Amino acid sequence: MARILITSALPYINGIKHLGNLVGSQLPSDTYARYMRARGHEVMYICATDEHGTPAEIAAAKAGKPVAEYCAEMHEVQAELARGFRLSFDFFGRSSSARNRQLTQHLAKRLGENGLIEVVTEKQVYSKADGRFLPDRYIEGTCPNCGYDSARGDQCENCTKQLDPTDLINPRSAISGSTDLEVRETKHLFLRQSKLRDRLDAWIDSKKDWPILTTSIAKKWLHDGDGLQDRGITRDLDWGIPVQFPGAPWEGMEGKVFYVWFDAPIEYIGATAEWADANGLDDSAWERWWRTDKGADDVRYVQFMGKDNVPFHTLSFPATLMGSEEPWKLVDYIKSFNYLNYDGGQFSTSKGRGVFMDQALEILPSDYWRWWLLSHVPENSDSEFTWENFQASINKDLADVLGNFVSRVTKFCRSKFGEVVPEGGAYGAAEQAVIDEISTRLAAYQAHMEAIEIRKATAELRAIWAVGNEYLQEAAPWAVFKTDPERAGAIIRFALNLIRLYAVLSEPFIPDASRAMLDAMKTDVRDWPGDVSAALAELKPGHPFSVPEVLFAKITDAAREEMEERFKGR
Ligand code: B3M
Ligand code: ZN
Repeated sequence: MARILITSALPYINGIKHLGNLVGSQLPSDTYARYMRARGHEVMYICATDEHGTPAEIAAAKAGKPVAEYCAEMHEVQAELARGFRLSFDFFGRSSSARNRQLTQHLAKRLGENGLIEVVTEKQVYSKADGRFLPDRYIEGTCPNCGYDSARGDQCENCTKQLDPTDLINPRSAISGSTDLEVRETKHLFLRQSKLRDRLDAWIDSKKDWPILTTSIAKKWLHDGDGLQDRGITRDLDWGIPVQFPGAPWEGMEGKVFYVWFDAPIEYIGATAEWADANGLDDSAWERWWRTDKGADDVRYVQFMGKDNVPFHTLSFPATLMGSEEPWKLVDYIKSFNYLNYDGGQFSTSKGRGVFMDQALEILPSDYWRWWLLSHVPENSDSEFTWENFQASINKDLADVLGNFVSRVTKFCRSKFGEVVPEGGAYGAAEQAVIDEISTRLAAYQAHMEAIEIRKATAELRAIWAVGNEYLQEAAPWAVFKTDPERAGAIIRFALNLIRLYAVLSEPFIPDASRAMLDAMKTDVRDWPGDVSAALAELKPGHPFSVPEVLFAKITDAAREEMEERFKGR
């Protein structure tokens, strides 16, 4: 049995996330966590809400609420939606927790003591109307390069030129629109990442099994441009983790907080400590996952994230942990994802374009969404959500293949043998052929999951469902029954055992349907099959079962058209 630590990128606290956010980290990491638990490994699966930074402050102001109150409410909204999608976190924490504050300040202190923090005085734009310093992204003005009048202080999205706020013509606050801005001096802490370049370079070179996408992004940032320059890790904001604290190896940093990307990854550790606290366990319970001097040396740590998060996870977060000179567990494997596009464009929160997590669950149960998203996960390229594709996949894979198999087998058995596994004859060549094919495909399915090739794993799982359908069609127990009820009984007993096996193999992807199939088969034997032949003899003659409700209802054209209209955006 292995020990596997899994973290999913932390969703920002503001707003309800759309399906693109869900499939870009949380959902595939849940499937991987479920699979590894099903294989008998010890899993710690962590996520949290990312609650600091300007987006949280702006969203709270828009909601007319104090930011702490806004974050507490939104954390619960996101936690409820995570439960709705059956995301099986061991803990869903909060980056504003006391644990994260304590860990973030501890690590910053260690960096300071190790000579990796520099106090830098820099110029920043202050807005008197807003009574605050404005981060670059919250300053707008006319681009000096192309004349675009809503260029932002860090980049012009029209001509993509990198900008400094002082380059903008007629700059204004993106929060209040006020042009009453002035440049003021302010002190900030810089993390001297450049001093860790060689160590980071060697560490990344040691990751021989990383996907090319991950390594190439890390190397680009390490060697080109401004990737690994010393970076400011503090901001002049009210909401966040205070930079000045008792014992800090600096002074005069009152009124400043750590930059959201400095404290957010530390919340992976923070949330594990919150898990221990919530379960009344002492610090050793979480340290055995995160400290290689306290038992974490045998842990395999896998991170899941969107590709735009890779730089922070391959550079600044490892730099923070390495720079502390404490034996923190570093990531072993990073699984990063491309983007899910919506009907030929982007999901858009502001334009209400695309399906958001709360709306999705209003329309259909989570398994429908889980299956479509995971079988189209944007692993090696972007993928496209269209309602036609969604309808086709649900109606074929889930309704026609899996759902129909379960329904035909259980209903036929009830009509001829009652709701018990029939006696019937021994399995013959037809059953052996199915056992052989499923054994081969199961080995492939397992190999894909070990390699975290989610899309390929769904293809094998779908093929395993199809094997049962083809077998049933071929064996045709309804015809055989007339002349050889013994043989028909053997066929149905085998098919009922296939239902149980499908429940076990499908759990990582469609957990509710898996539960429904196990309940119908009135069994809780859900060990991962080491031997398919034995697994398909688990339900003995006489074992009771019940005919389940329809597992998956088809999506009608009318329903699909209605949803297309509803979510097309303004
Ligand atoms: N919240 C960015 C994002 O949601 C950020 C991830 C933090 S992971 C430590 O894409
Ligand atoms: Zn421009």
